[in-house]
Amino acid sequence: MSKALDGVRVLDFTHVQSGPTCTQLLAWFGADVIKVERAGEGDATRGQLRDIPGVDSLYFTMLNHNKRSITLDTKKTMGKQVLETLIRDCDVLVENFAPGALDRMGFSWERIQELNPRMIVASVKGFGPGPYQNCKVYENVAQCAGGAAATTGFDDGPPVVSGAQIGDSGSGLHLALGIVTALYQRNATGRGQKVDTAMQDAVLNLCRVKLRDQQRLERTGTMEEYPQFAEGTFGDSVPRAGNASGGGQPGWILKCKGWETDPNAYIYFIAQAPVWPAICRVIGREGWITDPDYATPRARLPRLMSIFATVEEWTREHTKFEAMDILNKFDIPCGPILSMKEIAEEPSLRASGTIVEVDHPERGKYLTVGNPIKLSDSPTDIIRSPLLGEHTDEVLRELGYNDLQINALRDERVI
Ligand code: CAO
Repeated sequence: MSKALDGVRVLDFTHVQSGPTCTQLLAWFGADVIKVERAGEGDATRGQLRDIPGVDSLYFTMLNHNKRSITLDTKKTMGKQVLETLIRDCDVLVENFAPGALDRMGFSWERIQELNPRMIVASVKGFGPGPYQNCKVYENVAQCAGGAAATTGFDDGPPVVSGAQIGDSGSGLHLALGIVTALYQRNATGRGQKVDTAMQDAVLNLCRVKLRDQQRLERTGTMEEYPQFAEGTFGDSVPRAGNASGGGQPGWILKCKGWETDPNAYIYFIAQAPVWPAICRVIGREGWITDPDYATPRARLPRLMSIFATVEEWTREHTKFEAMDILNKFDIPCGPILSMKEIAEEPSLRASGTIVEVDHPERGKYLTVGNPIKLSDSPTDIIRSPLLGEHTDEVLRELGYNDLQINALRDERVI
């Protein structure tokens, strides 16, 4: 079956996580992604957090499926010539070097346009134009600067970063959308364009409900769905909301049977208004259905934390999966806190291709996260990540280099 991005060639100058997330998605959708790495070391993540000595790390393999790898020293004259050929040949260049690195290499936006006016040049940087535009940035810096850390955690504790890589993988997702949009516009204009994503902006985009809340707070001085409404006070900026639901439906994380020994024996419970009578019946508090202190969402608001404590008396009698089964019968929204172990073993995620077992020639079998975006006419087959320089000769031949020229590049340590 054909793939959505068949025929699109991507010069993948990315490393670490943000850029590789983007180019892996493009590869999953069928683009021919050629990852350019320096000979010897390659993408630094090949060697980071290794669990098997001398073998590409899971960090690398899980971000670089379906790509080809070539080695090339783009600071040497002969390497620059190969890069020029690649730029002429490809549709998209994706990079997430430190600010200015591509210019220092001699490949400014203007130079790339000269070489290939149809090329789309897509970049991730930590910050957009402004005081921090020249900074190098990693995941947690972006989470802190984009509003996520300030709004995550509990009121009486410090800011907390999320385990979800919203700075890196979040930026990569944004960039991928920018690239396919630019490819679409190129169909009409024939021109390439620059696509820029700043990690701070991507995190902020994912935190937009908190900027919403900042303005609500400034206008009204309070926010009824925050835990501070009942028990604390509000300052002048959005506080950390613990496990309160981000929307208008009150929710909290409650202990389930086994919580004393299992750190994930918890359930997320939502006291959704339309199912309030069902909730009362399930937890044995029928009286709350008509009690004026509990009967309406407004009456419940100042009592939410004590209501959740009462619901927890019930959830503690059940495992999270038993509680799920009972609550789902009444359409009461809830979700188990699944550990990574449980997720890795979940059969439905294997069946849907969201968790995939991949075979690698050096590390053997490992699990990865498959394409979370399912296209009915462009299914994703996960192909293991390339070894360093595995496709150097193959790609150079496609670009028109003969064996003599390839050997010369090798002799000069360009590839
Ligand atoms: N041949 C020759 N030189 C190469 C090369 C190649 N194939 N590939 C990279 N290089 C060079 C670059 O040109 C750069 O040289 P200069 O410093 O002389 O310009 C050098 O390698 C180092 O690149 P870098 O500065 O990007 O790498 P770093 O490890 O020092 O920084 C990072 C890493 C991620 C902090 C930085 O790249 C960055 O801020 N990127 C943008 C934000 C981003 O994506 N961060 C998320 C990373 S995931 O957590």
